[in-house]
Amino acid sequence: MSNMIENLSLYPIIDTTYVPPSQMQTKLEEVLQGGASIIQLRDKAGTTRQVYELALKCREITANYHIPLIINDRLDIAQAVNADGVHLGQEDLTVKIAREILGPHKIIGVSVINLKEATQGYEDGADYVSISPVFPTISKSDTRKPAGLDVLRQVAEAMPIPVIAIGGITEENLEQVFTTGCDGAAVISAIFAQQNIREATLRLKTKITEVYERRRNI
Ligand code: TZP
Ligand code: MG
Repeated sequence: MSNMIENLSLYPIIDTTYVPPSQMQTKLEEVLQGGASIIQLRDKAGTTRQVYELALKCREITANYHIPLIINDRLDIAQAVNADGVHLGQEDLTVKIAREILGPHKIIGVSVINLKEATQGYEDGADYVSISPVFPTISKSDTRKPAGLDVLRQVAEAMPIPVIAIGGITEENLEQVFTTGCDGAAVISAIFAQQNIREATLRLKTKITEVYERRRNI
């Protein structure tokens, strides 16, 4: 497992649907100043050259903050900008192939919907799995039927690697999400649809720290 993964508890996904490339630098800096400890770049719309240039910019900024950068889907872009890893879906390249290409030191995460897919991801060499989506979301159109908290709990209990919740996570349901024992929450709109990105990040981070504290004291 990659030793780059230190803290996945709040995992912002900076998506070009919410953050156009022209605002990327400002918004990325805001989320980093708010305390994000890992970032994923998700660009489903740009050409390869555009995604490359955007990823390169993100790479420079995240490197300044010593924060790992993960690229959604695109192994080629991750390699081209020397990102810290990739996040794959069930329709992307397999974890096995990605691991062969990237080697042992890069982070590989995979979206799953149940324990069977999570187990497969783990066995193939993923560093973390994300239950995707946990709740309904407006930020991704082609999601599968939401897995819900019971599946999240089941996978979190069974997996020896970190389990991340993604899809429809808000300040309001964050506590409920973390009571499943999962290791982190990946969010788009709970941060990037907010007026003040730095403060939204800070609030989520503070809440997660509180929940962790409580969990430790139980
Ligand atoms: N993958 C599964 S759900 C989702 C992605 C990228 C969107 C998450 O966005 P939001 O706004 O946090 O629900
Ligand atoms: Mg994908």
